[in-house]
Amino acid sequence: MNTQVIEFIRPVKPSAAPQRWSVPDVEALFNLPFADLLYRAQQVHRERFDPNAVQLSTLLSIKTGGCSEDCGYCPQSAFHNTGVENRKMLEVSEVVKAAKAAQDNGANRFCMGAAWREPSEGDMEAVVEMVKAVRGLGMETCATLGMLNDAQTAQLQAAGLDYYNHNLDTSPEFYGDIISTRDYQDRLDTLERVRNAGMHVCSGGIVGMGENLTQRAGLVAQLANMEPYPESVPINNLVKVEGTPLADTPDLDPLDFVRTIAVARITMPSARVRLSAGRQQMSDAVQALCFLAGANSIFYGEQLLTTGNPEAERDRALLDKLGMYPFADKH
Ligand code: SAM
Ligand code: DTB
Ligand code: SF4
Repeated sequence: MNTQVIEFIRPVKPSAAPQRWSVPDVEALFNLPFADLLYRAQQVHRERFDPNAVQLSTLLSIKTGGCSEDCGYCPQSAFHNTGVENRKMLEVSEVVKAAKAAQDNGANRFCMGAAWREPSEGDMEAVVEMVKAVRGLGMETCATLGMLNDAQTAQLQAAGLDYYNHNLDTSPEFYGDIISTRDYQDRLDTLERVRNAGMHVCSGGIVGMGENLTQRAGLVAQLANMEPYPESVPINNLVKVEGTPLADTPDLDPLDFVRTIAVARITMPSARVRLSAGRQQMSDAVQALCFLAGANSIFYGEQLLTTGNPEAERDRALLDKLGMYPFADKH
């Protein structure tokens, strides 16, 4: 069909240049009166999504502990004494069993996480089998395996991986206070490779690590200015694990966590914003505020990677109480 005819039937709007967010702009959002911020976030959310639908992802640690990176928040780093053992990779059959159980429980996405700086060739062979098998169940697949090169992104894309999770974690300015074994640019490079290989990008960060407001705004600005911004944005509240350097960080005010969700929603309107780690320590009321602020995805199932998450039953009860329901992504 002639494109001019198509344009006549459905006028194509000239595509507006993507909005750039300066750090002061993002900081100004954080500083809005709470009700104004949530109202704006709700408006943006309702323009793009069913506000009562939430996407459910289940996580599985396919390779736990003994990681060669020194991320200050992470219980799986070999640099910290947290009691997390260095285990060998799970068998494909164990992963499929866990994915089936997650699917039976109502999850539509299954995310496989590994405590690696980057996967080796042998690791990749096994992960490719896992991705194919989980995809074969009809679930969306996600993996988080550390840094990737071009050959690895191509392998994962060919295996049918839907999303790759790789978090920026914090702002460029604060990053060096938290991690010394790789730099910010490494993270951005991996995300670009994932994007170029044609997979969906899942990238977010952690708040409550002692960052100041400008640094928190800096993380959101980095994510929002990616072209395009990630399809999935996990916002984690630091889970303080004994033995990590961040174990004694003062608690973040829960309302500041809610604000972060709202600012992510406003700056990345079409992204699925995930209320991620830290839910076990949150009241139902704070979680409800997060949904009101535009969160529309959660990790579902009693375990994150090495730490706990609310029981599926408790989550179903919470969603029920709020009149919310699971939503399956279509892409
Ligand atoms: N090793 C890979 C990597 O770092 O990219 C993948 C797994 S790593 C555990 C995935 C993400 O989990 C990290 O980027 C971080 O955002 C999050 N995370 C790890 N420990 C956390 C904690 N204690 N609290 C909140 N989020 C955490
Ligand atoms: C993400 O942003 N959070 C998840 C997932 N992506 C891989 C991991 C949270 C880990 C919390 C600490 C743990 O359980 O070890
Ligand atoms: Fe390793 Fe990932 Fe933990 Fe960093 S966050 S120590 S890379 S498992």
